[in-house]
Amino acid sequence: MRRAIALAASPGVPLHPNPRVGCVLLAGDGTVVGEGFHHGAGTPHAEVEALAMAGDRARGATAVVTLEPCNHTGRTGPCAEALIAAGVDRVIAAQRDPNPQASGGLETLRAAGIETDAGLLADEAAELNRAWTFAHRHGRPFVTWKFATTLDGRSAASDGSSRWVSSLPARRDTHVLRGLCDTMLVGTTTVEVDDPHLTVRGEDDQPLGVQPLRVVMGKRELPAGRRVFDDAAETVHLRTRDPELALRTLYAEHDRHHVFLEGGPTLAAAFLKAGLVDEVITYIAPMLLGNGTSAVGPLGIGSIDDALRLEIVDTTVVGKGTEANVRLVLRPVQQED
Ligand code: AOF
Ligand code: ZN
Repeated sequence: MRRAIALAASPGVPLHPNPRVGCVLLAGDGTVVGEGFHHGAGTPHAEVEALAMAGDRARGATAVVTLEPCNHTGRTGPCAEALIAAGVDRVIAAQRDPNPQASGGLETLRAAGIETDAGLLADEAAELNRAWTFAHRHGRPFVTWKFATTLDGRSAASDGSSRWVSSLPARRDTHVLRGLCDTMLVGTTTVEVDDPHLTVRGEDDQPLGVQPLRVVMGKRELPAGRRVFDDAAETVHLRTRDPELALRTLYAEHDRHHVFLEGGPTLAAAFLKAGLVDEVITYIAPMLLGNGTSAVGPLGIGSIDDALRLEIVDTTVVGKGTEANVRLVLRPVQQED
């Protein structure tokens, strides 16, 4: 299974929309007769690649796979059927498939007389596809809220002159993180005021090949000619102010699993109040403004006991000298009720 996980994590495999999956086929004496991993949407699933390598040697073999074999015909055919047809004797899966459209492969295999096991290194396998797993379990994308702030919690100066508070190395770092998500989400106000491009750009500031979906949410009409409407990436305007509805729509209608929330203090507050922020990434610039826009809008909290508490999971200094910013990765502390 460790080998299957390593195969799944092969460099260059896209993180979405499909999961990363690895498969190893073992003969009765433990020798490897086939190996495979999934290379991205529309290409053969890991099991099919491993079966192709094994050929006749798949008969009587044990398939070790990081995800329960699929049971559906999606972009490709069902792997459960392919394993049965190849004469595999036993299937050991790590993670059960959380995707309701594809799950049930182990039952199909068992019904065909194949021995099955699930759960071996399941947490590690799920971690390969953290956002994908979360999205299928919750019926909505995982949400990372990213914001840049001064030491005193401001995201812009009061005269609007500060286009950025974070340093250039921090902004470059943001592009790397954007590229790990499949969706960038802002509110209509951000599009009106800041006119962001919302693309993932490399060191040379040119857009990279694969771009996340750009999503603007809010009821207001948007002026034509805004940069989000250029052809550098696809853009969707969700005409709602309801974070829950927006996320469910992105999952159900756009197959989105990981939202990078970058839009303004009001939108951030709406998501935080709805309990729909799963991870927070902040760049803290060592500067003081004393006044100016707060990084997050009112949360309706009057007392310290009601503070929205977060736990730090990573601290990194990005950039050097006067360009150094602190990047914190945090997750909300689960409230006991
Ligand atoms: C993969 N690769 O190796 C396995 C997957 O619609 P499709 O054909 O792209 O199938 C996607 C679903 O198939 C996916 O969400 C997951 O539930 C299941 N297994 N998917 O992309 C693989 N084994
Ligand atoms: Zn499959």
